[in-house]
Amino acid sequence: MTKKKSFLTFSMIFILILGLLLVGCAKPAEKIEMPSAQPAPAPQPPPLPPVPEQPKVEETKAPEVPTIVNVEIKGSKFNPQDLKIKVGTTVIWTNQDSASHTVTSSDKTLDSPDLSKGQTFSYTFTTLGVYNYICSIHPYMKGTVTVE
Ligand SMILES: [Cu+2]
Repeated sequence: MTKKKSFLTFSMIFILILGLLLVGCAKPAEKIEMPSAQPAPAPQPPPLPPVPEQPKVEETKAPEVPTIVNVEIKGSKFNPQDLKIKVGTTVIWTNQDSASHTVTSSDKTLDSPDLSKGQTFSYTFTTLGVYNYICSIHPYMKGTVTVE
């Protein structure tokens, strides 16, 4: 008896589930088209950063060509040893050594006296060319000035 009852119960549950499934299939869920409330607003582009004020472009003038260039005589060397300058430039050599030096070119365009420590010699180059010079006391000390 109990066996039959349980079978009946099982059958009933099975039928019930079957029926539910059938109902589920018979009525497919209908998609209800809801009228879209409001059209999505077009995405706004991010606000542009404020444009910084352009600095006023001032008339650019050619940089002033230095009219005076210094050459240091130190450690028995001319520094800078090879100098390039524009025509019209004045070069000032300053002896920083305790030993005396000169600025002497072979053609005597440059012909300084003996320069003791702290003394200077200046020359304004008005002619294009390459000027090789030495120290007449220490001929191994060499320098050039290129005037262009
Ligand atoms: Cu010297």
